[in-house]
Amino acid sequence: GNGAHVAALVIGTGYGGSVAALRLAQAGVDVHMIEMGMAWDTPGSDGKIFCSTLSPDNRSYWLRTRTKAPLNYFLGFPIDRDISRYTGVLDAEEFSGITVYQGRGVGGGSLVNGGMAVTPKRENFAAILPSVNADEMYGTYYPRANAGLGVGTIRSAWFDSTDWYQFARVGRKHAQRSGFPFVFVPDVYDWNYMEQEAAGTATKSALAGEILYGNNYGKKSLQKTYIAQAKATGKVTISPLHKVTSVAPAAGGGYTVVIQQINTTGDTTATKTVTADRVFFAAGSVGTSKLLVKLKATGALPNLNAEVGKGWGDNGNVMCGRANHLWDPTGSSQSTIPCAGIDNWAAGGAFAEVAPLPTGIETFASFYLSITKNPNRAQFSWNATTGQVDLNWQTAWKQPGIDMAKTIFDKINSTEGTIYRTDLFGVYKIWGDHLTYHPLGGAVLNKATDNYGRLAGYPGLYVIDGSLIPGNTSVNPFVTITALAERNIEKIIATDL
Ligand code: FAE
Repeated sequence: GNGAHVAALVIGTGYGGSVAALRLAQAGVDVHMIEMGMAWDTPGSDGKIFCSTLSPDNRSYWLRTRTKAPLNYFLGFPIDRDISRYTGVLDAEEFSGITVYQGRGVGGGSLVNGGMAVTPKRENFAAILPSVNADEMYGTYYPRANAGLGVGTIRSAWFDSTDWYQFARVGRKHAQRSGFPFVFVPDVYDWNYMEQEAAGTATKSALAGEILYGNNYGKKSLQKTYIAQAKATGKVTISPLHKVTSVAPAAGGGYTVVIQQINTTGDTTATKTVTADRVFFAAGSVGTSKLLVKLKATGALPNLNAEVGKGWGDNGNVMCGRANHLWDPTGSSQSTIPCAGIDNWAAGGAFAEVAPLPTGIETFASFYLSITKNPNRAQFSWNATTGQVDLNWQTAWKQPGIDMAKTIFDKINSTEGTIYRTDLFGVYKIWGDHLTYHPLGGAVLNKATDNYGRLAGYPGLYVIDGSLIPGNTSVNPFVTITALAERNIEKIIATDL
C-alpha cells in the first residue's frame, strides 16, 4: 500500500525479475514485485484465460483498438481487426524504425513467447557477454536456468511421425538438401502434454493455435516455474496493473519508488509512493532502458553514467517465407511451438527457426524467424518535447540481418527451385524487417552497471534483465537472460545483503 516500506522491490515479472524474486526470498528477504500488466489468472466469459491467435479479442493486445499481428498479411490481404482497448497480453510497442513485441503481465515475455529455450553454443559466448566467465556460466548458471525453467526436447519418434510437425520435417529436408545443419531446439512447452493433445486426451493449446496471445495449457510459463516457487516461499507479493514511474534516493536512505495503479483501459486510478532498501530493474530491455534514461535526464537519478540507454540491438531478427512446390505441403495442422532450426551462424551469421504458420489450411509456405549477427546498435534518449523516450533504430539497419538470412534461403531456393513468398508482410514484400521479438541491451553489463548489474552511482539499485545483454545472443535469448540473472543474484546475495 501507499507509504509502505519494502526490503526489495522488483520492477517487472519477466525472467530477470522472477529469478531475483525467488533467490532473494530464499535468502530470507521480503520481496515486492510490481507488474504493469495483468495477473492472467482468471478465465474470461469463454472459460479461457487467453485468446487464440486465430480469433484475437481484447485480451490480445496491450492498449490497442486494432490488432497488430507480426505477420500481418495473408495472400496479400491485411488480417488485422478491430478490438476494444484493454490491457491485453502482447504489446506491439512502436518506435520510429521498429515495432518491439513484448509480453505484458505476471510472467512477462514467458506469457507470449514460443518457449524456445536455447543455450548458445559455447564458442559464441565470448561475443555475447565478453566480461562474463564462460566456465561458470556453462558449469553452473546455464544448467541452473534450464532446470528452473523446465526445458525439454521433442521426442524424435513423435517428431518423425506426427502430422503436427510436417512443416518442420519439410524444413529439415530442405535444410539438409542444401547442406545446412538442422538442429532440434529445446522448449519449455510440456512435450508429453502436446502428445496428449494430439491423441485427443488433453485440451488442445499448442495444437489449437494458441501462442502469441498466451497458451491456456501446456506451456511452462514463469507463472508455473520461478514465480510459483517464489510465491511458495511466502516472502513474495505481486502487484499487477501497477506501473513504476520513478525511482529516486530517499532522504533517510534507500529509494523512493512512485507507482501508478492502472485499470484495464490503461487509465491511472491511483498513485502510490513506497520506499525500498533495494530496487531491481527487471522491466525488460525496453522497460528498464526507458525508465533509466528518463530518470537520468529528469534529475531523479542524475549520476547514472553515460552508458545508460546505449547498446540496444534486435538480436538480428528478420522473418521470411518460402513458397513450396505442390508436392511439398507443410500441412493444414501445425503445432504453434517451433522445435527446430537451421544453423548457419559460423558461416553466414544466421540461425533460422523453422516456424509454423498455423492458419488451419494448407499454405504450401515454409516460414522462418531468423536470428542474425546484425552488428547495428541503437540508443534510447529522452525527448523533452514529447516527454517520451525515443529509440533511434532505423528500418534500413535490418539490411545486414537480411543479407545473413539470405545465406540460408537463397541457397535453399536455388536447390529446390523455389521462390520467396511475397504476400506475408504486405503486397510484394519478402522480408519481415519491421519488428523484433528479442529486444536486448540499453543498460549493458560492465558498462552501465558493474559486472554483476549494480548500477553505477547508486548503491542498492540493480539491473537484472535483458537490458544487460549487448544486443545479441546468437540464439533465442531467455535462457541466457535467466542464467545471467542467476549468476548476478547469487553474487549480490553473497556480497551486498
Ligand atoms: P520481460 O520478460 O519482457 O519482462 C519485463 C516485465 O516488466 C513485463 O512483464 C512488463 O510488463 C514489465 N514492466 C515493464 N515496464 C514496467 C514498469 N514501468 N512498471 C512495472 N512493470 C513493468 O523481460 N525468447 C526465447 O528465448 N525463446 C522464444 O521462443 C521466444 N519467443 C518470443 C516470442 C514473442 C512473440 C516475443 C514477444 C518474445 C519472444 N522471446 C523468446 C523473447 C523473450 O520473451 C524475452 O527475451 C524475455 O521475455 C525478456 O525477459 P526480461 O526478463 O528481460
